[in-house]
Amino acid sequence: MSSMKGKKALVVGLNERSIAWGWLRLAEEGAEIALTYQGKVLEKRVRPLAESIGAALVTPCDLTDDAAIDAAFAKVGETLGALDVLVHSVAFARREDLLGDFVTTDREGFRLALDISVYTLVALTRGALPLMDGRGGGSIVTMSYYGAEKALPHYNVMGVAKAALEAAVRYLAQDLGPRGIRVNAISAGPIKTLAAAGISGFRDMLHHHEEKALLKRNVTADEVAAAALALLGPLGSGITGEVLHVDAGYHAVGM
Ligand code: 0WE
Repeated sequence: MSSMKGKKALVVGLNERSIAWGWLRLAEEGAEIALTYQGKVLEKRVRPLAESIGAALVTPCDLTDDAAIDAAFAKVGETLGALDVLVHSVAFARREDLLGDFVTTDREGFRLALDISVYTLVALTRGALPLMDGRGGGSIVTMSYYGAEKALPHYNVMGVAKAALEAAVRYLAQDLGPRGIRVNAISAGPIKTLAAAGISGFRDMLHHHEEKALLKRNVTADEVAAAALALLGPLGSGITGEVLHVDAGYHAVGM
């Protein structure tokens, strides 16, 4: 339980029922952790979690605001002094854009989904660079989903955003490889999270996934976190620009 001893990590996108909850394993493995939250509602959710893992810093960050991102990194710099790990577990699309037809997505809904779900990875990575350069390298992980690769019912503009996110992973990995900074994504199978709770038909999706997946079951947030720990730590030192499926083999099935 010490693969992350001495490592400093920033986790963005955490609440008590998000996949990021699994990121708390980073703390168990000895990492020193900073967390950001967006708005008062999420602050109430994140604070108790932060305390339970002895987070070094909990700071607000409106991810649509470049100045707020700069301010958050200033805080991280003051508190941690450096960064080895960045976890990006952030996505948003308007609720109505995940219900109807993709073809009805308007310009603002499209912009919002790609801004929050994709551009934030670019902005946060840029913010992390000076702190990672001080360490001679680092590792960044973001979260994707199979809807990036195939058309799935209702995933709609989020599928387009995840496709862009996976491409962004490759381009960031290209930029940062020479500096020893690795950038990867985990494409997780469907998991019951706060974000998923409100999605109609999510239960049916979980059942479908369970039946079709090679392992004949769904994956847990813990399994996603375990794979993420591998990518983030020394076990993943040769991996960058990768999209690792942690989906019980669902992506490998043809029929
Ligand atoms: O990426 C996601 C969910 C991301 C998400 C969820 C919401 C729900 C509430 C982004 N924006 C919002 N906006 C809201 O207002 N997943 C991989 C989980 C997920 O979401 C789906 C799925 C799956 C799986 C939406 C439709 C169909 C399947």
